[in-house]
Amino acid sequence: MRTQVCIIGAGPSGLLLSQLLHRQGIDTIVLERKTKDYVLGRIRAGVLERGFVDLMHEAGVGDRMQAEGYVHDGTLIAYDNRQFRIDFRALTDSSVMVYGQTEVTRDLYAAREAMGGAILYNVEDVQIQGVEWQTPFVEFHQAGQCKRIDCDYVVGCDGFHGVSRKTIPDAKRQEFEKVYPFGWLGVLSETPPVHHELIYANSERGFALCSMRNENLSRYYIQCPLDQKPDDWSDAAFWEELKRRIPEEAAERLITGPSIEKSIAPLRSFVTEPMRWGRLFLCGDAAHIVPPTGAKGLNTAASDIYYLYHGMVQHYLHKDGEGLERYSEKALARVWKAERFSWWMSNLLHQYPDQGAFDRKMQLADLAYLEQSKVAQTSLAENYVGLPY
Ligand code: RFL
Ligand code: PHB
Repeated sequence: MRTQVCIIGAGPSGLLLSQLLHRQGIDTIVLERKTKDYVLGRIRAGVLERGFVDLMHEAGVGDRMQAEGYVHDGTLIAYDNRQFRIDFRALTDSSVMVYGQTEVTRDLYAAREAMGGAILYNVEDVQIQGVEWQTPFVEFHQAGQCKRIDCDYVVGCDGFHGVSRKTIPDAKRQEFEKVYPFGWLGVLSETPPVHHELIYANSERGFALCSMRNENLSRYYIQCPLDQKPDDWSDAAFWEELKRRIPEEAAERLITGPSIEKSIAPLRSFVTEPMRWGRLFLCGDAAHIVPPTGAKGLNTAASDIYYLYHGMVQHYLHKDGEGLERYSEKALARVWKAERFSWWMSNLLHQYPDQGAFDRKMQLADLAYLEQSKVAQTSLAENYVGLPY
């Protein structure tokens, strides 16, 4: 088999890139380790930046999102039994879109299928070869057969545990990492959201987040110790703990119900540099991870795709290599700002196991400053709705 761009991973990054390139006449093959249903079963991001929304439209897959997504003009921050609102619209003249990653991925799969895009599922033992020369190729197994794809470029969209990043020799890459001493226990339930906007809560018992997917589908999270398992938490125990961490009037209004998904995600900040090695490019979680506070993971994947897509179009359609040459530099400049924001927001809102009285006072002072200062609120809002590409 031969293609121009071989993409490893059919998560949102790989699908979006393949869809954008196909519409410009650039040929791709996408290799996915799992099945489509498995990818759609993962409950992840819920908040999309304006730049992501624009990219979905450019990819021709924005219609359902536009019709069914929810525009959010602000968010609530709660602490110490107080709450205040960050008004994105007034502070930045922008907003975010609440539309689940599952739906983004579903729309992208539908579009790839309608255009006859090549996605190979259940591939095993992917090996990326020759990217430091002119003639890269990818070898893998599928249904017991050994296969090979020759291509011009390989793009690693295979998430944090994929093979692409590890293909770059240790001596050629540098990794930066911070692991947080807690996780997020998330519950999805077919209940109306407690509030029409998200509530991020710093409570003495730990962080909590009230989010949503639609009018009858809510997503809630609470900070939990890393050694706990989802089965350690009955639904009743989860709701009880959530109510104790959010403002009283929200707790009184909260409608509870059976969980339809319950999972624990660890929190990590991670960046690999550079994001390009020869003819191999890394995008999304393959290159960087943020803690979910601030909703930057999928959105930062989308900005990588934006830079790489434009670099590929410049190369193939205009015979200009500048965009590909500078891909890593441009992507990393924005990645580090998203890392900073997610790290700052995580520190602001979580309780650390070793946190002393002084650290707690600093958190409360930071929150009080945020509540009172328009400048501080503008900084949060500008980052939350998304920095320019
Ligand atoms: P993905 O989604 O991990 O997809 C990678 C794909 O590659 C496949 N793969 C391979 N295929 C072939 N060969 C191999 N060797 C392979 N190894 C892996 C995998 O099966 C998979 O299909 O990465 P991608 O596409 O870069 O997308 C990144 C996003 O999924 C991620 O950043 C977000 O979900 C993060 N995130 C959030 N981001 C936001 O922007 N806003 C949010 O509100 C938000 N909330 C969240 C989140 C992530 C969470 N978890 C569980 C980590 C909330 C949570 C709880
Ligand atoms: C979600 O709805 O899953 C979500 C929303 C905001 C975040 C993280 C996750 O910061």
